Amino acid sequence: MLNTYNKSLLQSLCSRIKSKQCQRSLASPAASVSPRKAEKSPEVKRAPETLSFVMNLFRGRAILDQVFPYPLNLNDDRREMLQMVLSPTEKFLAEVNNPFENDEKSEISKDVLKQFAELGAFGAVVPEELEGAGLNNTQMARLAEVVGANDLGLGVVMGAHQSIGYKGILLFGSDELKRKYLPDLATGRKFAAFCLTEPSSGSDANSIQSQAVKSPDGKHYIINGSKIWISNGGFADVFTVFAQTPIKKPDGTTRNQVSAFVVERAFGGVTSGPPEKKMGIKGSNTAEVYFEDVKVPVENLLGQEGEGFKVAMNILNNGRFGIPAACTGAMKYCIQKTIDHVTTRVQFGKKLYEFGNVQEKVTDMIVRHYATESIVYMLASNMDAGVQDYQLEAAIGKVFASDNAWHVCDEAIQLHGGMGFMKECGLERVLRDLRIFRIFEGANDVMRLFVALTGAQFAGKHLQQLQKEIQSVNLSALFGELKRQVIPAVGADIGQVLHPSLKQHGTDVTKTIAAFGSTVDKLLKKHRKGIIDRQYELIRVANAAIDIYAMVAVLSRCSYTLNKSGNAPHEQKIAELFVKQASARAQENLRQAVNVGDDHIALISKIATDVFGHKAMIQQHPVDV
Ligand code: MYA
Repeated sequence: MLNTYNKSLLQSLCSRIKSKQCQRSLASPAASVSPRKAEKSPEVKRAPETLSFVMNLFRGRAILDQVFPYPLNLNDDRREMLQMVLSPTEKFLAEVNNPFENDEKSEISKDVLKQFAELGAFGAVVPEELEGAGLNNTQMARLAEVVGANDLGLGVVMGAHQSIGYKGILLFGSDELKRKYLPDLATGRKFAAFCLTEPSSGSDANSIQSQAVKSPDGKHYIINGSKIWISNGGFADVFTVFAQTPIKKPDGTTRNQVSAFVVERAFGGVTSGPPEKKMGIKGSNTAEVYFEDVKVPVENLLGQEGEGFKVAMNILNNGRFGIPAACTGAMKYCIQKTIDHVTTRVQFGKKLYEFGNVQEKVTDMIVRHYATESIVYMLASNMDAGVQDYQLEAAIGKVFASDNAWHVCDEAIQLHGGMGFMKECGLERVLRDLRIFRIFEGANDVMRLFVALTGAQFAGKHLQQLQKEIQSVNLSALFGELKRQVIPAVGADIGQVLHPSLKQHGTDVTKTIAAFGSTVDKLLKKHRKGIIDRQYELIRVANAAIDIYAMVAVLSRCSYTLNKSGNAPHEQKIAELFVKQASARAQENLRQAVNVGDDHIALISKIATDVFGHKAMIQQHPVDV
């Protein structure tokens, strides 16, 4: 059966995954939880290895280095430092910032932003020597959570500024660029924005049209182009701008490739459109930004010329935990309001909380919040620990949090009944604010496909290696791989590393991981290169991956709490319920991914193409038949 792999198809399938993160050689991890080293075979090029839990999931392997024990690690100094930032921030949010007013006026006043800046909120992760607060990602997540619970619009001003606006300078800037820009940005004396999206380029970020051409003297790039929906775009002073640059290839041809630049409004030629009228996050400014013959010094190039797409992706990956953190805060706000409501409101002679359906809904909200929070701090802590391969985990965090926050807020409104629909209740604003979180910083549909395809390509690369090993008659490696395919979850039984009271759940999740691996295997064997176009299956694979990662985060966190405090009955129940629900969802998604018939997909496609062909819905109205 293995011989049915067509070498060229697999090569093509795998050619998209050349990510340096994957190719990094890895420090030798603990034997019980590390990827097994395949036997040495000089003639076979090794497939990339990674300790990313989600990536390895696609090979049906439970690699636990980044997920067990729960990686949260804040020492006493860091906890104290965090409290010193959180206390005044909470006071500011309660007493100074007014989310209702910001929403009504579609603006956050300069004075409010100035007071927020004085708390260090705009330079949270900038080192102290550059006038920042020197927080790590875990501390930053906690701060974003508190801001998100109060005002997502303010969170977007903050996030657009530091999570992506000037993050490129922090990650890729030279020491001179850091010294030149970061002190003003970290203190809020200046504001930053991230300029990637264009009228013809949204999710397809590589297709931007803006141009950056070197001046004849080689000292500047001249940038022309226009960007849309830029958060902070109306008032930012410093922009991270992506534009196509002509790159000479070794064969003498020239090809456009994206490069990244730090651009100051003060360079001249930078103008902004009026504030966009939006559904939510109205307090944050969103505007078009135009670049007309803007002269940018060559020193302001971020990363290498032509490597700007990777710069953009790395900035987005790095900042992506801000969204789930802010969503966690918003969920907490919605849940607390709902608890207050259902414990006081009487209908049909009973307090609302006494009804089974109300209990089910509130419990569901709590469970979703717990799972989201577990992912946020797993991700942020791993980033603090120096993990580099977190692109899939970050995408999952963003998708899981924004979808669940939307659901939780919607249910909070439902449980408030008519009151929830009224402005003064405060929930309708949160719902409007939350809607964009499923779209910006990578639309959730695209992020799902990104997770599924990147994972499938990683697994495919290993299959390609296997095929080469077969060709080179490396029988011991072959034997090892065959064993891996028969017992896919060879990494570890998660039950073994958990607190004893969670053991059975861990073992169940391990089985789901094995089922996940064999599903991916079946899909790769069936569709080969064509997997790229099997979006019905890919979306379901992504959904299963998301649920598995969430289950592991939940169990790991609950185990951490149990080990630390000895007793956590409430958390245990939450973890148990989440694992039950998420396991069932994951298994159903996997079942659908392999069992869907071509006739079913053809039916979906036919209905859609009939409609698109007519550019309108074409069923007859019952009144007219
Ligand atoms: S900003 C705009 C946001 N825009 C996006 O996020 C764009 C989404 N699109 C994409 O991510 C990419 O275009 C996709 C791939 C994923 C669709 N990490 O051929 P490819 C590598 C690392 O697959 P494409 C906004 O919304 C890949 O391996 N590497 O590319 C502001 C390959 O490498 P190689 C990656 O099909 C909102 C190469 O790139 C990644 O074109 C304001 C090409 O890959 C990745 N992720 O597209 C928010 N993806 O060449 C405010 C691809 O080596 C913040 N690659 O094989 C709010 C915060 C809230 C509060 C916070 C409080 C602080």
